[in-house]
Amino acid sequence: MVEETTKTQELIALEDKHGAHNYHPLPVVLSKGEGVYLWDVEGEKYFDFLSAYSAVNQGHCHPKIINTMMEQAKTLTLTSRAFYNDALGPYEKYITEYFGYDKVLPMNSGAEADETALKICRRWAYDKKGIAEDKAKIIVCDGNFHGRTITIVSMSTDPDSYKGFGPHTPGFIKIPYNDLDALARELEDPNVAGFLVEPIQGEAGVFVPDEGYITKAYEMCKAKNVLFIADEVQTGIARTGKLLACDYENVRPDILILGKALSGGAFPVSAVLADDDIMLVIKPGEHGSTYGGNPIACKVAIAALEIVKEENLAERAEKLGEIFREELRKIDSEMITLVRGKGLLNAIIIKPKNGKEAWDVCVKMKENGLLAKPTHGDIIRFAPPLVITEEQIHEAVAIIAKSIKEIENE
Ligand code: IF1
Repeated sequence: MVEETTKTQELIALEDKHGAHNYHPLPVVLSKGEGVYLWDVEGEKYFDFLSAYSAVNQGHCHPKIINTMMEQAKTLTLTSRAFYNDALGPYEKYITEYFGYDKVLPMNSGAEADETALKICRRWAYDKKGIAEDKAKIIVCDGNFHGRTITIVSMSTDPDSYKGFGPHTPGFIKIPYNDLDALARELEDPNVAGFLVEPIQGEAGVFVPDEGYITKAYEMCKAKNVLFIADEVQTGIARTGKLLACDYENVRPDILILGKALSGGAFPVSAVLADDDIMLVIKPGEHGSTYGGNPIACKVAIAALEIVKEENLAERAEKLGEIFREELRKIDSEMITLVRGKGLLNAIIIKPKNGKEAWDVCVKMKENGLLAKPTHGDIIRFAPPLVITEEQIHEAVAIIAKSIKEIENE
């Protein structure tokens, strides 16, 4: 008797047969999202505790974002930057006033925004700091994640990111994260133009640096006329309990990189913000992209940013994050060796037991109605949409606790 294949199996087989194998997803096929919930093709309902890696902070299919996107999509989707359009100027005014910068350069993906920041930094090095052409260096941190392009993986210390993609782009100095002595040493090099850093390292497993690290690093960069470049693609847009993670230390980056939840998960939108003395080093025709700053992106981003304020997402993330970590720490399990995070960007470190590890915990949580994904083998990141309620936080912790207990007793 031919075993009936489920819709899930059929759709996984399609991806396996026709798609590149550049991911190893959890065995679940999603078909609907609303707020903090996702549904799969079998009709099963889940808490989303990944939020597409913090892109869906406003919740899945937020009506304000979707309606805005639909309206614009019926009117004008793309003009390219060869011409002006009636959405870009108002968006540029809105976002630069929202974050307090003179200028914005609109792009699409986070990686494109990071690449844009690197180009601005290098050009500033030659035109403003007076570093000799092609000699500019940019300091980055071990454990960083800034995207998947060749230049960005050239900065990476994770072999899964850079191995087999050489020759790598030169001009990067790697130092340990959260290490001010190492930063001080490298800042002595007069050819250093910038320091690119995540205020909290997401991919590394929600690595929260010591209090004051960002402040001191910023001050040390200013003392050496080096640009402080904050990649807030994952930590920004209220995720860590402030609008920006840098806000915890009242640091205003020289170059601010945004992405992901800048569009609430509805459309690829990223942005680089800086003041005139930095941003205007890029002259007409020296940088751009086909879709960068398109009318749909502009309208969607304004809606996504309005929701952050209207629904107090940063305050929610700070308060509910405290409750979430406190409740996780009550789970009595030797498999949980550490709980860490800020706002609603959190992670637990899982010690394997009876051959079961973080992946098995994630599969069990899926069976119990909560979706999360392991990173670097033993870390499970928890990042629900910021519209989650306190009651839902408690429900989710119950699922996490139940799943770990079940794994321990298997
Ligand atoms: C994947 C990781 C997270 C980012 C930061 C820039 C980018 C990202 C701090 C690039 C993107 C995504 C990429 C996605 C998975 C996810 C991820 F696991 F890869 F590292 F979140 F931690 N700066 N992160 O986190 O933005 O070009 O993707 O829009 O590549 O699998 P992007």
